[in-house]
Amino acid sequence: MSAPTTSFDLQSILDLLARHSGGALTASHRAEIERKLSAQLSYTPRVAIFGKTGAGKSSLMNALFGQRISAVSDVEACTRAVQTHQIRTARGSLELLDCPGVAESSQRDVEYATLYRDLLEGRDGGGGVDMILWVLKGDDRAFSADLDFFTRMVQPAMAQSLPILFVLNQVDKIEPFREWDEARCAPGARQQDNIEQKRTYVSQCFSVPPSLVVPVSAVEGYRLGVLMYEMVSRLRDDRVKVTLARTLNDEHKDDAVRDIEKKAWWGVLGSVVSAVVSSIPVLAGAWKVIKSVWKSFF
Ligand SMILES: Nc1nc2c(ncn2[C@@H]2O[C@H](COP(=O)(O)OP(=O)(O)OP(=O)(O)O)[C@@H](O)[C@H]2O)c(=O)[nH]1
Ligand SMILES: [Mg+2]
Repeated sequence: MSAPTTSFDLQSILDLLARHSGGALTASHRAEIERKLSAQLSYTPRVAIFGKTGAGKSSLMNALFGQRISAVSDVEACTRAVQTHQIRTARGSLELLDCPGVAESSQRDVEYATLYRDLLEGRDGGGGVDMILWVLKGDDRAFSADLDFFTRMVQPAMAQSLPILFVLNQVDKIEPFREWDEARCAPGARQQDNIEQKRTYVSQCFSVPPSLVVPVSAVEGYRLGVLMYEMVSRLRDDRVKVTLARTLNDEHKDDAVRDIEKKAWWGVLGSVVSAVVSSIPVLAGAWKVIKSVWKSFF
């Protein structure tokens, strides 16, 4: 048996299954598999984005999803309530929740505590969130306001398994910022050292491993592929991995992300097909063989 030419080609995979099961795969099995797969892949992931005003939340969303999603303000705070942005692409949809409150006066503490408890526990009618991105401004000296809001308003409502990444944005502004190499779109040597130090500092502040702190520049397009990889690889559910990966901006998406997407797609397909064929021994046997051959190619 040869490797599937494209792992996203459902019809070729079903043809293979039909051949290897001596034609036991009927039109109605095919239709059921297609229907169930499409139901799985119509899932809309929800990503909550926190960060101080001006940290670059809107700029980051625009860069990650390749669309002008929110108004980006150069001067004033332009995000005052949780704004839900629907991203729709030909391959899927996603909800971005632009979450305010970080570093605001404590007058609204009770309001925010309730808001984020409801949001994270799925009591806002949206079914919870799949991931949190916490956007920090790279050239900020201290992150006490972020840490305070995180530990008091957000962390207590987070399920332990909810993935979170701290995105150290605007690293092109980290000193010595004149070292930023426009042509390579990368930091100079001393700037790179300082970015690493800032990363360590953030990881210590928030008591998370440095791997959860991802330095990027949304405006310069620096390391957005790495951030995409960290986002997708930290999701546990294959269905969420595929659907989230599908909405990411192709301009920054690299092969590592496409690989995860491909594997996760196979994971979703695997469970759909297994559920449909499990009670038909000849089909279940053929599917087992196809799956084991496929595994050897990844
Ligand atoms: N140099 C640089 N500027 C950035 C970067 N990301 C954002 N900015 C700028 O920072 C300013 C604020 O960015 P926004 O994306 O509006 O920030 P925000 O977090 O959405 O702010 P609010 O909507 O007010 O909460 C804008 O002038 C952006 O162009 C970056 O990576 N590098
Ligand atoms: Mg904004």
